[in-house]
Amino acid sequence: MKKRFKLLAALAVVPGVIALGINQKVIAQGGDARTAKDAAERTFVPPGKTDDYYLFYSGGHSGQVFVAGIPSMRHISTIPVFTPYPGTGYGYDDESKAMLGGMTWGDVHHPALSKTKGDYDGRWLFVNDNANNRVARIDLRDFKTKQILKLPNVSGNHGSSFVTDNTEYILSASRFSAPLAGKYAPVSEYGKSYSGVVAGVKVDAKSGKMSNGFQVKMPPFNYDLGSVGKGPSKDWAFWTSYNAERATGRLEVTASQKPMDYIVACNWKAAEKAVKEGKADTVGGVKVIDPAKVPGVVYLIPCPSSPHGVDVTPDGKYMAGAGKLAPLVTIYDFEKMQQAIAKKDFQGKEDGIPVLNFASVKTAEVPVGLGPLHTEYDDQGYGYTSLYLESAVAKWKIGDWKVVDKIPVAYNVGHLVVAGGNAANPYGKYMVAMNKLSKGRHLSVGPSQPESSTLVDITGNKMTALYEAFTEPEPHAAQILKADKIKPIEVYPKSENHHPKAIWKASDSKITRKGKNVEITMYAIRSYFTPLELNVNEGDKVTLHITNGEQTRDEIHGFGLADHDINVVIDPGETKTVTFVAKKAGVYPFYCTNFCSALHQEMQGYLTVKPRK
Ligand code: RUQ
Ligand code: CUA
Repeated sequence: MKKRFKLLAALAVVPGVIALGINQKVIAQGGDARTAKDAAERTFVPPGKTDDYYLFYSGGHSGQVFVAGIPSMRHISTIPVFTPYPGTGYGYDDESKAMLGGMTWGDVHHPALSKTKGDYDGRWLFVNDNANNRVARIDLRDFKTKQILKLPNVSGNHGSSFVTDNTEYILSASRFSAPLAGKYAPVSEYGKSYSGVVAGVKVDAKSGKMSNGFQVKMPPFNYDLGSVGKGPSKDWAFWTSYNAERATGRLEVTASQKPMDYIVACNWKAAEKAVKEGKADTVGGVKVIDPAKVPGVVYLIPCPSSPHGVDVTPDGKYMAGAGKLAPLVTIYDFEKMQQAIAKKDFQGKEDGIPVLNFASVKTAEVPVGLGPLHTEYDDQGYGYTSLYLESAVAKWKIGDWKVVDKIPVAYNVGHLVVAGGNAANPYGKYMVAMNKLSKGRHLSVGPSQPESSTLVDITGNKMTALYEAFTEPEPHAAQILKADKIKPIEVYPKSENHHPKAIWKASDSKITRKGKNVEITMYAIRSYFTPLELNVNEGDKVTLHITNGEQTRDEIHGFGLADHDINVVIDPGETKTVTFVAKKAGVYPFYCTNFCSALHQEMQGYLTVKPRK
């Protein structure tokens, strides 16, 4: 019975050995990169030129998203999401501070681009927070976080963010089961009082505004990773789960007892309909469906060996479930799944949810290799599966289900991303593999080794490693978007500034006082602030609105105030508000933090705080 655990334990010692056995050959071997020079030329982006693709890396528990260019792999931007970031002043002004809700971190795992008709439309990037059950929306017009939404009932928002074909929903699933509505129940009541959740976050088609749509109460398994259907399967979403044992304690043992876990298949259209028809109860402020009472919303599909990723092929016909403790990917046929549902070809039930007959829905197995985690697809009908234990990526043919090539990477690989790899029409051409363990690929900086990722050319019969890049910790998943899909703005047009305290000339700045409340409307332009003297009394509450009056690219002004932990950065045409209490008498210089002109250094003033008698 402990067979699977033993297998895992045995395999756990392998990775370091495998990773150490790989050296510079990675660059030289395979494909048609004949020489290092060839690989270098294919990744070289000359000065003055820009990359062809955006690469959005999740930043894990840094709470950020990192942007790099492909093929150069240069890190070009950091987008703070769940974490304050002084570089852009994020989390210091009132608005972004409120959005962070008092938290200073989140755990970003899976970024997902918005879609129209199944393909990336370049409007938004959504990311999940595995730690604090949130989803955020980044606007790709200005690469800024615009909204953070909390998902009630969801405990550990790991199985997220997965965007439906026309960005109707972001689909999520809970990693940790817990009592719903934030209630208390001891862990000893896990089996009866704890639940998992599958959630649909509704996205407003125009504004992108997210709200809690529907949720489905699930058995207390651990839901892991998923993907949404496409084409024929577009109304469905799929997640893997582990812990079919409903166990607690040391899960590596207790949750590895049964030979099979489950893939969840959720018909999100049916869930939406059930809510409209009043078949859901309000729990924790969200409409929650009990699948035992509302048939047709979810089904379970058996999957061997603690599956991790389940990834739908671009044509929407197959789902590939990667069993991380078996050397294979199990392929399910969506049509067979529909037939099994129609014929009620079930092999059992879990909390009233039908379990489809494994033999009826499974169509093939791909012998990919050891420790398969995630699969992405290209435009030529191939799947690419990351092999954690083998430190390699397997390429296999959809339909033949045969491995056609394998490329070693210099670390235990986690996620990989193919350009456009989870859209209806992948771009292909490049794949990026991301490290988990055994990095050691950069100059040593001590025990916390730099992370790395590998750019692979996938155009030929053989995959070719082109470049190895550093990424900030900790990369989980990524998305690749064609550069010409978006045209980010360079300044905020004045006409779009709806801040009630925006001003467009220095003479409109003012200081008003009501008792202990001081309100300052400030104007910033090259290279001075107006007003330059902020005179307040000890204990005053100061509300400062700063408008950057520039309409020129990169003319950013910052407002750094000594000893108050205040660092506001205002882009051209933007107005930001910051509120603070002048607690301690004294004189505090403020200055512009962003170099803005030859006389940037002169852009400074004083806050004087007069003692109370
Ligand atoms: S999971 S290494 Cu958080 Cu994306 Cu698979
Ligand atoms: Cu404004 Cu420097």
